[in-house]
Amino acid sequence: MRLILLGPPGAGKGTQAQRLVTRHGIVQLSTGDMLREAVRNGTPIGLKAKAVMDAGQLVSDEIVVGIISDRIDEPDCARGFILDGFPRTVAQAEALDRILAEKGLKLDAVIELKVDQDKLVHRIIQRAKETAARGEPVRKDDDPEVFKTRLEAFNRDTAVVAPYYAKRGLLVAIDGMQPIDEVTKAISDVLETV
Ligand code: B4P
Repeated sequence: MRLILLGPPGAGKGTQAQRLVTRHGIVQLSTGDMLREAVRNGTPIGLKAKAVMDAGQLVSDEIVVGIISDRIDEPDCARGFILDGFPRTVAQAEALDRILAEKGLKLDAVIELKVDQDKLVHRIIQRAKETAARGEPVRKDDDPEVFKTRLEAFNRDTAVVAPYYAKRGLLVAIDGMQPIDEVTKAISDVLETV
């Protein structure tokens, strides 16, 4: 199964992707996690991405497409994968089409998690509080001002990705405002039909 999870920052893409990994044994490909790992390891990509991510902007299409293209080639992706946080621009979606076509692969479904913006802000503030309470470092991009920039980037560059897949009949929208378990159930119901 090859699946995309779309939605604004804080919609729960990462939360749900991890649950799908456990339930369905599919690999999670999170560009956010991959970029954060590159930053932690101080790789050339990490050095380029750090300031962009800390400011709440999108990392360049070239870098992100390169990461995903290499990752999809790894053997554990042969049985399928969930793309979490990618594509975030139409250029990334077009690049993904080319990557999959070269390998003779197709997408099974694109799931969009829909969540109101005030709820997103609330979730991110909550995440920052919980992280700080555990004594762990809070993500710079979870700062409320930076989060505002992330939402602007979503509205400017990423909101157009869902219609890109809707035109091809691949898009299923799910109410991401429900409790986490309910969202997981709604996604699993969709996956049974593809
Ligand atoms: P991501 O790592 O993708 O971060 P995110 O948008 O915050 O994550 P997500 O939607 O997965 O929310 P989560 O489950 O954590 O991106 C970070 C940055 O990386 C981007 O800003 C950008 O700079 C860069 N980047 C990544 N991909 C890129 C790309 N393709 N192109 C360019 N740049 C890229 O949920 C958030 C919180 O809500 C959690 O605390 C969770 O517990 C809670 N929550 C989730 N579901 C809930 C529910 N149903 N009810 C209540 N709370 C819920």
